[in-house]
Amino acid sequence: MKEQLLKIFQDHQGEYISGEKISQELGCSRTAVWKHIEELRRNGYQLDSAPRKGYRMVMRANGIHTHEIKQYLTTKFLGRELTYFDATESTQQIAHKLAQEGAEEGHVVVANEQTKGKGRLGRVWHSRSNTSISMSMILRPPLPPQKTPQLTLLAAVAVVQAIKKNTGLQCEIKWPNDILLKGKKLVGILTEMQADPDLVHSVIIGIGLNVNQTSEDFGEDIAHLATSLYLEKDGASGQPVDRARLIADILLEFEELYEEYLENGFQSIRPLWESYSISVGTYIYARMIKEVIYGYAKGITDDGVLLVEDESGKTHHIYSADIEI
Ligand code: BT5
Repeated sequence: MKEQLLKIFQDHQGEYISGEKISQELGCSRTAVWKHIEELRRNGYQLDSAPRKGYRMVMRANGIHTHEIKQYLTTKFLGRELTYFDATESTQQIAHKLAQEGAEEGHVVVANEQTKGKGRLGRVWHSRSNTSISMSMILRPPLPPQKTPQLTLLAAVAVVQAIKKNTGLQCEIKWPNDILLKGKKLVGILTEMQADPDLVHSVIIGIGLNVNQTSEDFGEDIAHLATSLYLEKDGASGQPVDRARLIADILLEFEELYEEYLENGFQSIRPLWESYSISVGTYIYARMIKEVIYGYAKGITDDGVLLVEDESGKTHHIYSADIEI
């Protein structure tokens, strides 16, 4: 019901809508309408009411509750099942548990705040309340385990395209899992799986995105390397970015790429990925746990492996690393 009510305000932006019209469209009583309006107000929406005119939405809450995301959602299966938390340790952790309990492909976990967000190799991911996006998607692709790193690349393309659509900002992908804006980190992607040696049970793709943070919102440890969409858009003076709409668009972009990928393989996604990537066609340092390789990044293989040619002419296959350009 909340979803439908939000949609009505969405379709009549800035206009008053009478209580009677709302009650007809929702098929409920005027008292029920009033109760739903009060609930929206409690959720942070600013709604005007005027005698004989009705209600008007003055300010959206920029929340990412299930109903707020679903009003924009146009996917077939991704995010149709959504689990929302005001705060949780890590959406990744919840998604793993749901996957073990049999959650279906497409189930998505979203949180307004993570208190123990995780990056790769036990690193920390900071996800502040009300300003960031933290989400984990559960997939069950019919793929062998070695192919799953490609899904990180798909997710990166989906996020870059959804950001462009929502803000006009063009981000860049740094292999394998970072999205940068003006050289600073905007998005981190963490792909994990539950698998036997030759069979994938589930893949959990976690996406952490800085949306409306101001500079003061970033802690000292990341202030110099992180940025948000708000900070880079309109000189940080414009409207906050609508997180619910952005989530819905990321899910749509990903679903379309995923279907294309399952049908035609990575080759159809690769040109898109390469067009957004800053880590191929240039000299890089690839820092791994035990060694650092310096060389020319020639490209990625169809499995998403980075190919780096060192000064002796030897080509290294890099499966996971931190890249410095
Ligand atoms: C990543 O790891 O970039 C993957 C981050 C994935 C986060 C999502 S949020 C939803 C889901 N639930 C989770 O618990 N995780 C996933 P990595 O490449 O290891 O980068 C981690 C490094 O990024 C840290 O060591 C910091 O230097 C930096 N960092 C941490 N928080 C950041 C932020 N909010 N913005 C920019 N950089 C950050």
